[in-house]
Amino acid sequence: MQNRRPLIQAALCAAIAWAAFPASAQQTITLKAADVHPPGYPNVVAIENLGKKLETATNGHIKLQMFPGGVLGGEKEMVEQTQVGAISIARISLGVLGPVVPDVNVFNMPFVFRDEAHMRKVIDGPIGDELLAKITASPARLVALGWMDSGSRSLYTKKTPVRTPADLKGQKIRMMGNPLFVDTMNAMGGNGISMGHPEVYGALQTGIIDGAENNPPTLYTSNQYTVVKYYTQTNHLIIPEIFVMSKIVWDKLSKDEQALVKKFSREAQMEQRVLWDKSVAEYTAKLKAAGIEFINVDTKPFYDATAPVREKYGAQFAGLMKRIADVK
Ligand code: BDP
Repeated sequence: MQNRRPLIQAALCAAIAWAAFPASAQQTITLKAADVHPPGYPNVVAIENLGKKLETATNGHIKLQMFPGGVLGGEKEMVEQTQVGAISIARISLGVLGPVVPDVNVFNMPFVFRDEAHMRKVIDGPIGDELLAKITASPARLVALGWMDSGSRSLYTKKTPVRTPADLKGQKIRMMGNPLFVDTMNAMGGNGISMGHPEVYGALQTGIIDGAENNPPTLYTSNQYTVVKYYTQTNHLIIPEIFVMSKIVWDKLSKDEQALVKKFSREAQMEQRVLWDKSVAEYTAKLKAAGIEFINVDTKPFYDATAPVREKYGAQFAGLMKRIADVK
């Protein structure tokens, strides 16, 4: 008898799942997910797995189709398409959400987190939950599902290596589309130019810009490493990624389905992190093997130079910034 228990349990679970999601009575919902990163990138994999779990748990009622590699546009366009329901789930950097939901800029400020471990503790805890809730409650028509890791962003340049802020003088450096980042680069000594991720490779190649800033997996998988030479480890931005669902799509889901999406989103957040750590190690090694020169710098002059940015954008978040700093 004992051997049959797992079978009976499985049958019962299936029956309950069937009752909760009678596929025959409902049309299949296909969630359209988008990411600027290519297939195999940790974020893409974690969202695909979220989709597989949803499909299994809803007896095929909900499916997910991934559109990777920026085929649906850059992240600004992705946000807009998600707001109108053309994209169901967008995995984006929190950076580009700043102009839409200004509250998130508290995480977008230079050197706001001490290190990546600090950032993870903050996004996993009450402050992370509060910010997700603020996005959902904002007029942006987005439901914030979860966070992802994007490590630290550092500078890379084509011709002139950067060792101090003075080396950035006259260099045009691409930043993500948010005035806060242009201000950050200008404060660091360069000329910040905002541009969408899909355009950066071409802009570097043709010399419209002299450099950009990002983490090692993005530098490698976007092929930008083939047109730059120096990677200066300033770690000036530690910005979490986020994945959001269109409110229009969210409202079509039942309460049970919404709960499943939330549950699997938290699992995706944790799964991506494991994949992320592996990919940073893998792509750092690949960049070094490809001849990119990694430059270790004293980050203090960059931290000091960006103090006015923290003052300008942080004034409205003073209480929250203190709570972030107090997370040990
Ligand atoms: C990468 C983020 C991606 C951004 C990109 C960028 O994962 O979401 O679009 O940077 O710089 O690190 O635009």
